[in-house]
Amino acid sequence: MTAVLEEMRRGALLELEKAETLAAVECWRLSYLGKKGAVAQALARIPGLPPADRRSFGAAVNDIKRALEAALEERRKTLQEVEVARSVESGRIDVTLPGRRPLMGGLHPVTKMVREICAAFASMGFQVVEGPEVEWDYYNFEALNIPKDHPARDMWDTFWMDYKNEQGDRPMLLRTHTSPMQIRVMEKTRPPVRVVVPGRCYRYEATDATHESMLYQIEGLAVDEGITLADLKGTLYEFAKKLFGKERRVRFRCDYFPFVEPGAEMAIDCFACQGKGCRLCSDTGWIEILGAGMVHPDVLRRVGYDPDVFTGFAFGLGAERVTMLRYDIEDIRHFYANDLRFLRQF
Ligand code: FA5
Repeated sequence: MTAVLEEMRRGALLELEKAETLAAVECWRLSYLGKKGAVAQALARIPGLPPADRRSFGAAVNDIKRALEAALEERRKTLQEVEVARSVESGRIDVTLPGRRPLMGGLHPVTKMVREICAAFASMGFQVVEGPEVEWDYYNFEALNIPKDHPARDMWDTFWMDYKNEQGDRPMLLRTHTSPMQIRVMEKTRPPVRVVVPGRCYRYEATDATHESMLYQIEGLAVDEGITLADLKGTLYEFAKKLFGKERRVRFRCDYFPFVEPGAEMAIDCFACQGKGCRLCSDTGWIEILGAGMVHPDVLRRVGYDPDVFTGFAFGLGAERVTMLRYDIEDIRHFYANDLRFLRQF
């Protein structure tokens, strides 16, 4: 029996020596080490042997298997080296060819714009802070003068989660704006406050050329003694000038937000129609970029600031809209379609 095995090993190794290509080596592997190869067949014979022979026969076959596997590895390596050398000699591999340049990633245009906007406000003395995207109902609405059942909630429909703990149900949501950070910042600091807060917000929104259900906002908040509406306008005009240059027209007019009084919105003239009116600007000639206003006295009181001593302004601007105006992008949905042809332009 061992003589038969010995013969198999000798024959196999001889055959392997004769295999001159990797393809031939693969044929050899299949006929000796494959599922139906000689080694597998030898192992399959074990149950039919007398019990006393089984152990030694099995050990001998496994020995051969290991030896063949080692020889196979060795032969493959040798042949691979030979094949590379042959290819170089015959000129099939040109080792002087320059390498392939790896694909370089880049920052998303909205990320770039968020950084630029933050830098513009930082140069005016604002500090950059960030906050949670999953927010309590209290910060997103209640503390901003939007109690339950207030009709203003309809302006910001969103995605809700139920969080239950020992205190009962506490409604949680994906924040609809960055304004909750006004409260979080004021709760933790005393005036003077001057911060900008970039971050993602979410809305249950029917998307169109200027509306997405995920958007970046940048909140601004300044609170101190003697801050007036003139400070708000001055800061925002300065910002618009820094970003869009002096020529661009800016419109500032009344708007309503429950957490400011008075409230305002700022718009930039539409690049697509130069203010004449088109589909992009809903025929108004203007694209709204932010909501703003003087912080409501009730909001100040809620965080323990005395509204007779301190006043402040706040604003929340849409980063995608600003990016669209800056680069003449006619549809907000391009930003998140993941189309490299679009993204590579920035
Ligand atoms: C707000 O979100 C208020 N929190 C802004 C604010 C802050 C007012 C502080 C007063 C004081 P509004 O929903 O209008 O407001 O959104 C602000 C800006 O976000 C808009 O001017 C617009 O530029 C952008 N925006 C709003 N909704 C979308 C949307 N679905 N897709 C893209 N951008 C949007």
